[in-house]
Amino acid sequence: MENSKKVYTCFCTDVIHEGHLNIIKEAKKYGKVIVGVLNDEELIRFNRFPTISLEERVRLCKSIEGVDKVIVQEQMQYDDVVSLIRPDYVIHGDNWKTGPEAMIREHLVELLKEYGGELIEVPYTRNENVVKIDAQTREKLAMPEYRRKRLRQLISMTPVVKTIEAHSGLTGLIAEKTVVENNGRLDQFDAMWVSSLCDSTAKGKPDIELVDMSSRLRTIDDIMEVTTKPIILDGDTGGLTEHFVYNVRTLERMGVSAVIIEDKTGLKKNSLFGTDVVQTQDSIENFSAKISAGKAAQLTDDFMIIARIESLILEQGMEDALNRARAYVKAGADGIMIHSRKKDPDEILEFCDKFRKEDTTTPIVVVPSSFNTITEEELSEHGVNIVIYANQLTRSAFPAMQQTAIDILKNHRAKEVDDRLMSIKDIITLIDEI
Ligand code: SPV
Ligand code: MG
Repeated sequence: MENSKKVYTCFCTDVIHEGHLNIIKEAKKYGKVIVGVLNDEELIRFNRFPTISLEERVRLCKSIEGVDKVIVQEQMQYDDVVSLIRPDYVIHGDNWKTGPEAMIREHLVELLKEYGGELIEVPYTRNENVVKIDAQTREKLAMPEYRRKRLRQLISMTPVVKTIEAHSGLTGLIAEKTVVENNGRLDQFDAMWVSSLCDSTAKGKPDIELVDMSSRLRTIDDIMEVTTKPIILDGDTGGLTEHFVYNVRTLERMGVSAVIIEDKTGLKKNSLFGTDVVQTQDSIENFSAKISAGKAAQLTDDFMIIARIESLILEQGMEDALNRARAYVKAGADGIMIHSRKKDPDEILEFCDKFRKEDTTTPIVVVPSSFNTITEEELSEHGVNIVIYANQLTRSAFPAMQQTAIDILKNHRAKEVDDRLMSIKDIITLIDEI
């Protein structure tokens, strides 16, 4: 007699290897096998960015021998699938007992308990072949042609692209690997911002375009070596148009996803100085010509040139900011970054609302360093697509290091600081070995 029991498993992968086949083989022993494919929006919070589309992942799972049915799992938690399918068994590798996924497991155990469903855990397959496939998928995501287009993909796949500053391999790793559990969901950053302020600060230099492009490219390369997430470069003023066009080609070839250039001219100073220092805004004509030249130079459709408007920083008014936004989009800008150094977000929200009334598609980028009480969700409700946390890693590391230096100097030994340090074991195992 045919076994009518239902066995469910969720696949969050775009490569099927022995580990998955093993799960299906085991599942088959218990009944009909239903595979859930996690949707894109959840997958990018939960795991790696997919290298193939949801449709392709569904097709892939359907092609596995022994699979009876494939569905799309819309949430990383199992509530919906459990109430829809009521599986007799859910099967999973045993590698989720620790780490961020453990809370999903615990919640599932509760759900199954309610009606007598059972969780089957099979030993996770971690042989040489599986490790190699895993490394190859990761490598694919890091390749320029895959990394470059990912920012555009993320803008269309997620309500807001969460972006954090990186200025070294180590800060890149933090951006790449930090995963948190919050309100029953996992979350991680989507992209990295190579800030001129933090890149300069890390080198002990002022943020005045003194750190030249060769050095900035070196920083990007260090970050790219150890990460897969897309990179947005803070391109300062973009420099001379004659130089900018070459830099666009270089960035594009490296796999950078976007450059943001600001409409200032002459000696650039950090925007957060506002009008406390002399800063000159470029003319609409000049800056538009720079954008157009950059767009004409780029070779792929993936790369983005985003225009950053300094009108609110320089107290030129909302109308000026909106005029510039219109002109820059007309000149070919792929996005608008609007900046403010006010503590409350009112002027940013006013700009976003007015701009969105006229233009529903051009991505909006904001950097909430000063107006830091507003959440990503609220910004997204006003049409913001990319939120950049531009300097918080640097600002948290510096005081911690400074205090350690002070305390060692005071005590003439390091014992007093030891409790707040990362362990030597943790630091030497932080970096993955090849
Ligand atoms: C940077 O991070 O270098 C920026 C953003 O340009 S801000 O410092 O806010 O101007
Ligand atoms: Mg900057």
